[in-house]
Amino acid sequence: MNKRRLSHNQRRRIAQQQSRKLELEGALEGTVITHYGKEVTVEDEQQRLHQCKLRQNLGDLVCGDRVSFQPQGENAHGVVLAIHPRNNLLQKTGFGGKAKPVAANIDQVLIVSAVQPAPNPYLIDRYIVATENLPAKAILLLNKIDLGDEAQTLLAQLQQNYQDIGLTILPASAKTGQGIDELKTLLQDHTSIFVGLSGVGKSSLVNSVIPDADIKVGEVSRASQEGTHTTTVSTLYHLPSGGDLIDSPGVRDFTPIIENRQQILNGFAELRKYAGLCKFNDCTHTSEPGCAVRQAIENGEINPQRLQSYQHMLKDLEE
Ligand SMILES: Nc1nc2c(ncn2[C@@H]2O[C@H](COP(=O)(O)OP(=O)(O)OP(=O)(O)O)[C@@H](O)[C@H]2O)c(=O)[nH]1
Ligand SMILES: [Mg+2]
Ligand SMILES: [Zn+2]
Repeated sequence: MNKRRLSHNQRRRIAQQQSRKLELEGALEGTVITHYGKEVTVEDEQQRLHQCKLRQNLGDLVCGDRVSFQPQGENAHGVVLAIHPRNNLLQKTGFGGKAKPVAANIDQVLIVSAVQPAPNPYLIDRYIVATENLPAKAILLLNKIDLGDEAQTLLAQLQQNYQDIGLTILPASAKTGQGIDELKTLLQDHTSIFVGLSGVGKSSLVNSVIPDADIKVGEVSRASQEGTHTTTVSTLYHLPSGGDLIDSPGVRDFTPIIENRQQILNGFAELRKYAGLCKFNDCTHTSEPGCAVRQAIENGEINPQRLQSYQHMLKDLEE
C-alpha cells in the first residue's frame, strides 16, 4: 500500500471521528425498552419514545441497554449512535451455539414457575447459573399458587431444594393477588426480569404489579399443557413505586453461555460447600472413593436432582 493512499485513509478516519463526536454532542441519552427486528424503541429522559434504527456495527441491542441516539424528523424517529458500557448482559445460546443477548443491566432475575405448565428443574438450575454469573440476584417465583394441593407440594419441593442454598422463594398468584405485595417490595428500585417457560404467567404478574401495563396474556394449551408463546418480544416497564421490570417471551429451553467449571459451580452453593471436602481435588462426585458430595446426598443434605443438573451441565461443557 503506498503512502498517499494510507494518509488518505487516515484523513478519512479522522474526519469520521470528528463527525461522530459532533453527532454525539447533539445526541440524547436513553434506555432501550424493546426491539423489533432491526429497530429499537428508545425512551429518553423525559419518557418520550423514539423508534430508532441502529448505526452499523453496534451489534445486538437489548432491553435495558443505555444508548446515545440522534432524534430525526418530527415523528419520534432516530438513530442509535453508541451503546454505553453494560454492567452485565444476560445471554443465551442461540442458533449454531452463538451467544444471543437477552437483556442488559439487570440486577434481579425472577425465575417464574407454575403448577401448569409443570416446572423443569434443569431449566431452573441453568437460570440460576446464568444469574449468579451476571452477577445478579436469583429469585424463584412460584405462580398459580391458587391451584390447590399440587401447588403446595411443588412449593415444598422448591423450598427444600433451594431455600437452604439461600434463594428467596416467593409463592404468588396473579389470579388471587396472593404474594403480589411481597413481589412489589422485592422489585422496588431494582431492574428485574421475568424469565421462564411459556404460560407460567409472567405477563399476568407484570399486569398485577403494573396495572397500566395492560399486557396481553395467553392460554395454556389443553392438548400440550404448554403455553402458547403469547409474548414475542422483551419489553421494559417502569414500576409505579420505582424500578424497572422486563417481561420476556417464554422459552422452551434455556442454555446459558458457560466457559468453565467454576461458572457452573457458582450456581451450586451446596456443592461448593461439600466439594472441598472430597478426597480428590478434581472429584466429579460420580464414583470416586471418599466423595463428600455423595455422602451428603446419602445423609439427605444435598438434593440428588441438583447434583444431576450439575453433572449434566459439566457434561455439556466438556462436549
Ligand atoms: N390459575 C391461575 N392462572 C394464571 C395465573 N397467572 C396466569 N394465569 C393464566 O396462565 C395463562 C398464561 O399466562 P401469561 O401471563 O400469558 O403467561 P406468560 O408466562 O406470559 O406466557 P408467554 O408470554 O407465552 O411466555 C393465562 O391463561 C393466565 O390467565 C395464576 O396465578 N393462577
Ligand atoms: Mg407473556
Ligand atoms: Zn466428590
